[in-house]
Amino acid sequence: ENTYNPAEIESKWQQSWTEQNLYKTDITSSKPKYYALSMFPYPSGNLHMGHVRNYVITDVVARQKRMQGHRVLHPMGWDAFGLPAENAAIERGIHPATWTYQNIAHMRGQLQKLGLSIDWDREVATCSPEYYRWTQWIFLKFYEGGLAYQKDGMVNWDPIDQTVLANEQVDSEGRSWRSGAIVEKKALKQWYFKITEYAEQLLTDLEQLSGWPEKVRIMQANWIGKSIGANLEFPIVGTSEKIAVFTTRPDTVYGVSYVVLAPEHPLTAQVTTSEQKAAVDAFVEEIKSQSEIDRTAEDKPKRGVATGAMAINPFTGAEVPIWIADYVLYEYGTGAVMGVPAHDVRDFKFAKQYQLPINQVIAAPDRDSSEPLAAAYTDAGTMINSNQFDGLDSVTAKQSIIEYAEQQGYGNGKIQYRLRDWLISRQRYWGVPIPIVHCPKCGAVPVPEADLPVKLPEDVEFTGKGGNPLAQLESWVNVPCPTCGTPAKRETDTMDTFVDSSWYFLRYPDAGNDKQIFDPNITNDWMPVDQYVGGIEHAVLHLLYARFFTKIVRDFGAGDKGKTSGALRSGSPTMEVRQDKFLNFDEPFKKLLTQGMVQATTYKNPQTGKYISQNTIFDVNNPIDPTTGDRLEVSFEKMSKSKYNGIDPEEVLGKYGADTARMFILFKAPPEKDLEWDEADVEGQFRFLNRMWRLAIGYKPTTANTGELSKSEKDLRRFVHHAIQAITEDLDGDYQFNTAISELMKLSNAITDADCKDSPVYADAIETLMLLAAPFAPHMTEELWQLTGHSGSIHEQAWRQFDPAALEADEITLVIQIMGKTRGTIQVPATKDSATLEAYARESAITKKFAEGKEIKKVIVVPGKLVNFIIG
Ligand code: ANZ
Ligand code: ZN
Repeated sequence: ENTYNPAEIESKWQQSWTEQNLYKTDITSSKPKYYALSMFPYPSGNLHMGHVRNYVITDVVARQKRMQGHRVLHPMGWDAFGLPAENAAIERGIHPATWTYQNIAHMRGQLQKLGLSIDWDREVATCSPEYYRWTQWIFLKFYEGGLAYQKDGMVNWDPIDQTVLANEQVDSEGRSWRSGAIVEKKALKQWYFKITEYAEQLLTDLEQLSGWPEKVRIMQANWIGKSIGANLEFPIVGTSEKIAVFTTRPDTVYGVSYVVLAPEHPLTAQVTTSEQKAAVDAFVEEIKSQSEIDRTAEDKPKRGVATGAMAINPFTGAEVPIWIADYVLYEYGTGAVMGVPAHDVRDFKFAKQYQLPINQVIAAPDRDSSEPLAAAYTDAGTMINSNQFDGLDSVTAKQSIIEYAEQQGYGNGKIQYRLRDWLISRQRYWGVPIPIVHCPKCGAVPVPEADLPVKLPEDVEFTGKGGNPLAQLESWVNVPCPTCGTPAKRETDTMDTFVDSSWYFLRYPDAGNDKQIFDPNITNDWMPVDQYVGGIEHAVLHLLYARFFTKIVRDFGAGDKGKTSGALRSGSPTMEVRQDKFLNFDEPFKKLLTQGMVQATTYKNPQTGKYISQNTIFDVNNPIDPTTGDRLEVSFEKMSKSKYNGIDPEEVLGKYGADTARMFILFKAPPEKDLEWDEADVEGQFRFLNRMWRLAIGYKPTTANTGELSKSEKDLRRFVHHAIQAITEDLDGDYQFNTAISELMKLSNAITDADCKDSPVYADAIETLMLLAAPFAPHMTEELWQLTGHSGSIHEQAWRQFDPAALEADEITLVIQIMGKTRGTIQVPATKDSATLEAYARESAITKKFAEGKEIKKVIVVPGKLVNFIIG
């Protein structure tokens, strides 16, 4: 009866907690709020170790904050739209909704086995009409405020998933974040969100996020990519047109030796001379198949073709040739560049390739500018060959040249962001329908708010052919125009699923609301999220979009159900007064923790490059490929099926229980670091829990006062309070769960070794151990709490406070010095009183020996540390 049996205990308590509604969010008390949030999962079907780590971290935080006297919001939901459901429909003939809800049910069961303190009444699934109704509502507000718009353009097309992708969803190698396919360019009319309008705020508000990892803030800043410079205009010879170029180096304008258009630039066809037409057309065609990365990489050769036309540098009057080149992108800046080979790396390569002049206009302090350059000089320096600007330093000159350009009408100062508007159209079924009807008379008409949600039709066929299944469903597509009644057609694009996850954290505080997206008073009360935990893979995409949405929803008029505030249209939303706002905060996530990966051992054949399953290896200490006989390479890599190193959480729970799994995951590495799975360490935690179990099960609660504490009691008490202090600091600071668990181990050792087993101090030590361990091992500590005669759940007890007085030792080690030289140490009762310390020191054998017969002229006492005698 008295052995630790996790299987029995855990299911019993999980059920009991549910029945007691123990983790229901406290919405009535006046306690300070705490919002602990994990990034919600995609319901793929099975929980993996990465999920386990994520949710256990947040759970420990939530549990400890409750014990510390907070009312805690700790919800869970499902990021439930997306392609895998549709692919399952195509492959297995199961409806995406059925597949998704089955997966949700299964994964919810798995999550419950982890013993998470989640308020399941607030569960949201982004694919439910009750949720996506409000996603559509947000879309309508965006549309009304001019923040959602349609645009023709070249878009990223994923040939495998047969849909477009946002720029953020194409990786640095030009591949789809989802399918891995090389992304193509395609001309399509698509829906966009105007995230660029918030670029500056998204950048400057990063400064508020001191609770975020520095690297994530840097990644966001780089993604937004602010560049300060100018747009300068170069008239085209023989026409009245001008080429506008964007440059961050107006200080180099006297060194321009050519102008380059992006091949896609509309002026390309217009300026090209008949002699050059064939060459230009061929080049334009060729460029279409190249990725942005290939085109702009600094280490790739730069290629281009002259158009035959000339442009005039307005600063010098000089005529320079107009080229087109692969390294100039149509999407950035003005899609045209002034070429300054002397001071730009890519221009230098280009000029070398095509024998274009290299004119130096910035002098380096330590070289002779009359010598030809071996490479571009890109640093600041002194202006030369630049008329009236000669002699200025180039940094100052940049501003002077912009001012001069503005006076002369050559151009303007310009701030350019790398951030593009967010393309949200997807040509897929399993997403939120965009609530727009296209009328031949009225154009794009928003579906009236009262008609939301625009529900996904259910009777759809999934063949995998012919694009978006929605577009083929006539009965759904054909509707009367909401404004004029003319036969019209529904928009068949659905929204990028990142739209769904950009606002779910605003819904949890008031998840059941069917009148409003949420009551702003309630959401303002709980937001911002105090601690957000999730994967680093969301450093740019999700976190940037969520920040963007928060700012827009903030700027909706307060209590407003249909109108956006004027500020939305004015383009300077920060200027508005707070009382008119829907939300009273700027940033959704106060603190962010990006947890590391869960890794496990892989075995790879270096000859074939293939991963080999551990199960097929005869001797893991001498791993040999069973088919080829090659020696295998052993390393730790992120768990994945394809590498045969995944470990199924359910297996671990079955073998050791959730408490052991939790303890191991938290103990093995600090939360932000990668974690290496190690069965022996899992067993180690299991043994530790057994040890705690045996310690606690044998103790008798006692409150009898034994009067003055013995030395052994004082020592144990000191240990207890040291543990409280250390663990509280580990949890309140940077979540050093691993050192917190070490402290629990040390405390249990001290309890084992204590000589005062019948004392109330001992009983208190055991109780403290249980309470401190409760957030980590919630089932076992709950069981012990009950078995040892306590009433009420351990998870409703107060977190222990440490007593600074208890930390003080009875005795201290006092160093004795003679003439500044250490001669020995003595043990003395702990006191800060200098006279007492001096008296002990004078009496000591050490002083007697070394100061024998000498006069003590001066005594220096460092309280708590040392006494130094100056003798003569
Ligand atoms: C002339 C120049 C001289 C430049 C010099 C640099 C150094 P960031 O920092 O990324 O904003 N550029 C502008 N538009 C471009 C486009 N569409 N495709 C490719 N390159 C483009 O870089 C801005 C600089 O990148 C601009 O400043 C321009 O080259 C180039 F010594 O103008 B520079
Ligand atoms: Zn109409």
